[in-house]
Amino acid sequence: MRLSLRFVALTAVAALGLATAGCADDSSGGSGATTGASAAASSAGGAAATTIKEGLKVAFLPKQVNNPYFDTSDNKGGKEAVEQFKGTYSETGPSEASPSAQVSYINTLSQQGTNVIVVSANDKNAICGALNEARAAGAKIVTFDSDTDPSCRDLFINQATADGIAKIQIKLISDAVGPDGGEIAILSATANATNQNAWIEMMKTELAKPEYAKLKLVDTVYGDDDDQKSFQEAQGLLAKHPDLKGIISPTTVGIAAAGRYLSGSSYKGKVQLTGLGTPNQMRAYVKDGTVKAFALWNPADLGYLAAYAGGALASGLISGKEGDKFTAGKLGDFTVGKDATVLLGEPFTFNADNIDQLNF
Ligand code: RAM
Repeated sequence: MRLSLRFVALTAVAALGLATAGCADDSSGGSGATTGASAAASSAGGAAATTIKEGLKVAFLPKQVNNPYFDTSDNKGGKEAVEQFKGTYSETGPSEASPSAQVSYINTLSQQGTNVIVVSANDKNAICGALNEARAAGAKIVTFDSDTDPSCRDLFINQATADGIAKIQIKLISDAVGPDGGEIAILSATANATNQNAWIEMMKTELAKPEYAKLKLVDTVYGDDDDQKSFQEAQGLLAKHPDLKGIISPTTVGIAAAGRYLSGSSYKGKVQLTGLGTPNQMRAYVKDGTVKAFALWNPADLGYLAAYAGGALASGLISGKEGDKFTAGKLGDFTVGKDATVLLGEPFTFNADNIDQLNF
């Protein structure tokens, strides 16, 4: 799988990057002398811009701050990219992942003359009004991780296809539970999250396939990407469904909380857990036998790509139409697909064999 190899290679590069943090950005590979961003073959004509403008204000707005996933996507990947093209990076956002909590932050960023707002949405529609006002005031809007309605952003940076994310999680729970199958449940993030809901729908489609006939989805609960609530919801699932054989948690907050609950309970190793997690949060639960395998993409790469896409938009190198091409520094060239979406890659599976090689 080419993309998986690319993932590992880039992770290794990222790890090296961490070890040499503080080096000047002109040593970071990519395309050399300037800021590392260039417009791919656009029509002839002398004066067209070919590099990202210097001095852009790029602000990341995560679903919530203090989530290690967004620490990595924003403060590692996003920041690295913005520094490479000599912009000004910032991150701001609510401490709770509630639907409209991001609105006031968008308004403030717009008033501050932010050129690019890179946002993971807690709700498909709740922030649309604020985003459209920010666009009217001149900002480019890039959604990443969790999209809004396409009408209120310029580009969505998709971590992986919803189909690919759903398939790997169903395969992992099926493998973990074993051939006899049984009852499974989903522990999600917030009930309105665009990304979670798309993945849950696709997981249901996947479960309808004959090879998964022995798996029965009995419940879907929401931990709101809050550690304590997720822990309690995991506990509640086992109390309510004594025959439960497995939990899928497609959120880094949920899977870590469920891992903590299961690993300290009599269900450890008996009730299986998989989903989307970060290796650093899940390492202990893989090592102690609570979790066999789980999946994710590299959040730092996602933030890095989103920042470069925003830079390219704000510099007029691309407009977000299908077929637009741009270069995202060390990640290389990307093409805008349908519905103004750019795809990072496919998810990667972590297990006892590889978890020690990955650090985020
Ligand atoms: C949590 C968030 C995020 C999701 C990851 C997998 O950090 O819910 O939106 O993409 O998990």
